[in-house]
Amino acid sequence: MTAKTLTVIGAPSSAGSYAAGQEQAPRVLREHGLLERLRARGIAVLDSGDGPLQVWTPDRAHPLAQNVGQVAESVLAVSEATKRALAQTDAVLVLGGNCLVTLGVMRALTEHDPAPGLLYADRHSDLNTPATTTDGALDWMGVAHLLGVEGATSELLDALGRSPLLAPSSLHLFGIDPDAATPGERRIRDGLGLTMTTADQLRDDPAAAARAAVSTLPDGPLAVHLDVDLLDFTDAPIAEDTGGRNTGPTLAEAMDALRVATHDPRFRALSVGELNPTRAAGDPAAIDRFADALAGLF
Ligand SMILES: [Mn+2]
Repeated sequence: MTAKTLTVIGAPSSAGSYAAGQEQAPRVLREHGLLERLRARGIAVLDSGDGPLQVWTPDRAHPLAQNVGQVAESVLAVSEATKRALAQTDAVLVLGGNCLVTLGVMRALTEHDPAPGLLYADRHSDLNTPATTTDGALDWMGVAHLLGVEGATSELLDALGRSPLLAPSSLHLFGIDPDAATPGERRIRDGLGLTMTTADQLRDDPAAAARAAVSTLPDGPLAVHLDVDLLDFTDAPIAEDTGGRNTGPTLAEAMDALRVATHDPRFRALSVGELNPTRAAGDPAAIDRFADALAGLF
């Protein structure tokens, strides 16, 4: 749909991260005029404010699933705010924080309609569990929890309300770098037969790649998630993960793709994760360009 009314929800949390920073993203995007840019495009914006502010600290009691209690709390806050927003406005924009915001969005969307779809735009597939990586950052374990794979944490599954929340056919991994996957992620991806579009395919023809990707998703409401680490870090240095230097789509290419999804008749929710404003300290115009591009998706 073309959204005429939009609720903006902030999730200022870096609890699932490798370090602090992403908790600043909702504030910084507001300071760079995101809401004004949306309103200037004729969209009636309802600001639902922010959920709990959570700054990452090392969790020495749960080193392999760090700060899982805080992450669950943030997911529930996003879910409650999204549920209210779906009843009030055409669409929802959730500003993370971590990619784990998707869990709250998908819980709310599933309670709204039992068969939603998710276009997950990320350099990574986020299919890890505490059993497949030693770093303990829940940040890249969110999709594994949505699908309820073996090894997922009970605390986060509880926050989703039911497991699995999402069927494999309701998910499309978009713009991923196949080389960035851990062996555990590859095993889960291949075992479940997940559909995906690589970053190279996205770059070749962004709009066509997006049309093909959303055509794999069910008829129910469509959620789009953007991890900004999808972007070429040299073009848009805003992501926590700096691994995408001179690889992946530019901001303009990514937006050409995502605009297809946000204008799909099924579209209801867009979430953004992993924007770390400190990365752009030397190039603050990158935040302005991103805020402008984000508003341009509606
Ligand atoms: Mn990522």
